Amino acid sequence: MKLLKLISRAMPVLFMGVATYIAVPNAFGEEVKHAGEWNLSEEEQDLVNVTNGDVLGERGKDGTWEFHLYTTDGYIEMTNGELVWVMGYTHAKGSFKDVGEVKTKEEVEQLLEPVKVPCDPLHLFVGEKVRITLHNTGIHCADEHSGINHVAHTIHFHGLDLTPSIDGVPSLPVDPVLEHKTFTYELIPQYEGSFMGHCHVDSFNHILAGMYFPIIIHQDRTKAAYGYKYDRDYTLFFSEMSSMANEQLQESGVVHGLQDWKADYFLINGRTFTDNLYHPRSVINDPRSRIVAYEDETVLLRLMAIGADHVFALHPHGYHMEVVALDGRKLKSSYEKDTLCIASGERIDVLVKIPRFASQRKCLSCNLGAGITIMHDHNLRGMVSTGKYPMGALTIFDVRSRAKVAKPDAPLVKEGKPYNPLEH
Ligand SMILES: [Cu+2]
Repeated sequence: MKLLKLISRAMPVLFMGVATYIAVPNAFGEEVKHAGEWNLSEEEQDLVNVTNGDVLGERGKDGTWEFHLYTTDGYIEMTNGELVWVMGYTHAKGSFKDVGEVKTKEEVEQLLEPVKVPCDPLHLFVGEKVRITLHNTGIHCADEHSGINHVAHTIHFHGLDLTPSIDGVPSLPVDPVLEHKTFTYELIPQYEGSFMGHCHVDSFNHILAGMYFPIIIHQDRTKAAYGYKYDRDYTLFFSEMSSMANEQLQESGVVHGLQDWKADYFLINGRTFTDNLYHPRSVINDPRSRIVAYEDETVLLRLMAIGADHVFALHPHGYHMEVVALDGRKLKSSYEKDTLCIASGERIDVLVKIPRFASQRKCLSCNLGAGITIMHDHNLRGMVSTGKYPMGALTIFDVRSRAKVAKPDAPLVKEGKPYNPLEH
């Protein structure tokens, strides 16, 4: 309630924020570039449409998709200004290209994007061969005597049915990727759906330090998933993080008393919400995390979560979600939920149908029409980071009218006279 008040008071600010972001190229799905502007072939344009402009792998002459992921460490900024040390995956600047061996901090900064939590999604296609090369660049921001230096990493393809040789569990049977070494995982996706990748070396520490990313497998080049058509899609990756545990890992390579591990940050796509709506690191200032949709559209949300023990209970105000797939498999029959629990490792795909606003709606508790509504973790622990509410897992639905100016409802008329239901 407090938050709702806060949002309504901050509405002008929020809209200024939104206006700022409209100017950013690719900020929203509708601004994905058109073929003419980018000189894309028809096939390339279809790919860009399907991935919302996310970076794609490189396609080799034999049709194989190539991705080069680099492990590294660094800091991410939280909305309270704290810099939290993380380990994670990243890639070359603006692409998943191979930039060769990357060993030093200077090379990391020069050739790669800063460490990402979560890393950008890998978009794959059913039946199309993929080659994913993992490069371990080493650790660059830890004390030289810390046990975290020289650690190995892998990629576990969570939810994909793969043989043990590319499953990413260290030494079962393939050794993990040592510092300054590489390993190439080859696979052909069999099923469309929402999946994730994460490191499986010292899993508790490496995953919770930030080593995870979404994997999205498309059936074809259309905006459809599991046979359902959608207009827009968003991937929301929910996770928890302990800045203190990360600090111990950075300093010594060991986190003491793991049984007492406790998150102090609850994240959507590596960000928290904050009541400072200008904050560039807030969930809602991220075009991939703020849900923008127009009336009469269908939005696909790919929800995924990872963590130690927090179960997120996702609750969008104003909408019921139609659950169409669990863990990358289409349900035989979909069902509706307005509060959806998601635990570590789970992926849940839901459709949100934005109604037409042409109908007169006098109820203020349902489908408000164009405007801003929130979606948040109803396990309220997940709405508190470093002791502050509502700094946590909250995003917004920014629902827009097709008409440039929303038309007010025509007055109700009963027996030829104006009728106000509130007076009766
Ligand atoms: Cu690792």
